[in-house]
Amino acid sequence: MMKKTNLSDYDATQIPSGKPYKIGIVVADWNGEITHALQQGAHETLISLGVLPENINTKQVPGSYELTTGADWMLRHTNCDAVICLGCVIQGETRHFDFICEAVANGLTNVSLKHEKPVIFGLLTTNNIQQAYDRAGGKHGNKGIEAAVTAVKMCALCE
Ligand code: RBF
Repeated sequence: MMKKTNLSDYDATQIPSGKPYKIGIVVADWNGEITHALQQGAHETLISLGVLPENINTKQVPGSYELTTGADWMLRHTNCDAVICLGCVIQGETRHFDFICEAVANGLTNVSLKHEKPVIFGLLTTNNIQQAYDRAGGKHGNKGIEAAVTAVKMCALCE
């Protein structure tokens, strides 16, 4: 069976240097304890891949639904090469979960195609808070790290 790829355990020697690139990070404040752990993982990883601190521009948005507008703003107003979007939507009793997740997935795809730049989908969509903790520095790694690795790989691809 094919091994699942968990990029949280990445091999930096197999990833292009991030030094030439400017990266935007848009992070949602909803479920902030989770999303700020994702942000920290992404930021630290970008630095360890060689991205210069002054080339990382971070903006907060209120909730995951606003990630699309945040990514669009980032690509219109900064000359970044890629945008990492980080959020956490937890299944509740109402259908908001479905609407938000679908809107963000479609929204970020549209922003990426519109600007012809990589937009990285770092949105946790979990059944409960524990599953979110498990993916924000817990037993399933930190999806912020994986988003950062993906961003640098996509910047190199899109050159
Ligand atoms: N934003 C999140 O990032 N994660 C959530 O789990 C989340 N749940 C929400 C549940 C409800 C009922 C509502 C109204 C909003 C929720 N939001 C959540 C906020 C949403 O992304 C957005 O910020 C607001 O709807 C304002 O546009």
